[in-house]
Amino acid sequence: MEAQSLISFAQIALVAIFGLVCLNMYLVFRLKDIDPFAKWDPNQINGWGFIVFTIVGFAAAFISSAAWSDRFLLLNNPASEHGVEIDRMMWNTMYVSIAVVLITNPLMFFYAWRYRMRPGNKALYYPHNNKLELVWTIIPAIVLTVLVFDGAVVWTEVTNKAPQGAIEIELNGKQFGWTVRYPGSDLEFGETQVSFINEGKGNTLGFNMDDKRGHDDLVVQELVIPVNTDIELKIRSRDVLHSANLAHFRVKMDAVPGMITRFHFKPTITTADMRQRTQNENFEYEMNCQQICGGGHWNMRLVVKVVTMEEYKQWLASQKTFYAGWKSMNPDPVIAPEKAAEPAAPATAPAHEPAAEGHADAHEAKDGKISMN
Ligand SMILES: [Cu+2]
Repeated sequence: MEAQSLISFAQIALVAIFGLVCLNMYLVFRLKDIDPFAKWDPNQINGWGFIVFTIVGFAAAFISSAAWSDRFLLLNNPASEHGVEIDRMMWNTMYVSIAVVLITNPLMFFYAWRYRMRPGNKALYYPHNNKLELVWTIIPAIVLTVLVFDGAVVWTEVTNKAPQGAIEIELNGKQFGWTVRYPGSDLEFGETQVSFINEGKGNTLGFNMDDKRGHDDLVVQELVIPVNTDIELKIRSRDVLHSANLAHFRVKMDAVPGMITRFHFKPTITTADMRQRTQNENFEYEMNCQQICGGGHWNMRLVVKVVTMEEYKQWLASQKTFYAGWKSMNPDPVIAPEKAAEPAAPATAPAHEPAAEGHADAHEAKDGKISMN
């Protein structure tokens, strides 16, 4: 730390000395009434400036791209089937753009230097050329049409209905975190409603406890998916806009309150394989929120594990159902609101069927006792 602050001090001192030298020179020139730039021709300076800018600018761009190619903002190794297509299109667009920049920019700067203003040079009046107009309208139009058509075809495929047999998994976003729900062995999600949410009693997703389909649902804090299998994400939010971003899989979809959005994809590389490819034994896929949704937005990260089908089945079997967990949190029978309201109600009410419990939650919601934060 000390060496660090010494270096910073030296840097500040250097800048200050440079500033003082400049100020000194300016004052000397003023006192002696000298204009050091009197003989400089701005046209020559600008013309040569273009040449220097072209050479230095392109060299810097290429050297930095080569030196830091592994730290591009782009991710390598797309880990899903459609991700390969997305990357292919991205690079096609990139190659076209790079080619255009490499041809047009050096020419532009070269001509700015070549025809810089000099005594005796006369500008040629050349206002219009229909052929040229046609060329630089038609060529970009064709190139853009090809790129856009390619994109439309791939995007239609990506956003089409999920193939039969895709594994449905629900992502629930809230301020601030993700909860993942699996439909359990019946492959059907139980009904949930925002008005049933009761954090205090552990009903974080608002299960309707009357709905038996939900009794085998799993509610977890990680996304575990089998490799080479179609996955359909059903994405929901219970408060504001969030966005489920699984960058390694090239998946991104908004979570919108009041509706279910979807995205299906097929992961192709397991976490274990990716650890080998990246030579990083701590590598984890992740999902994060890509929509600024409030103060804790930065913390909306969820680990995604891509495993083999056998590992996935083992993992599923090892999970406790949400309902079992909820039951153990709420061992006491729930007092029906009508009875609870009676002053003479006994301290321990008779047991109710599970069927009554969902209603109890719903009534509480109407009474405004549930905090929705
Ligand atoms: Cu968010």
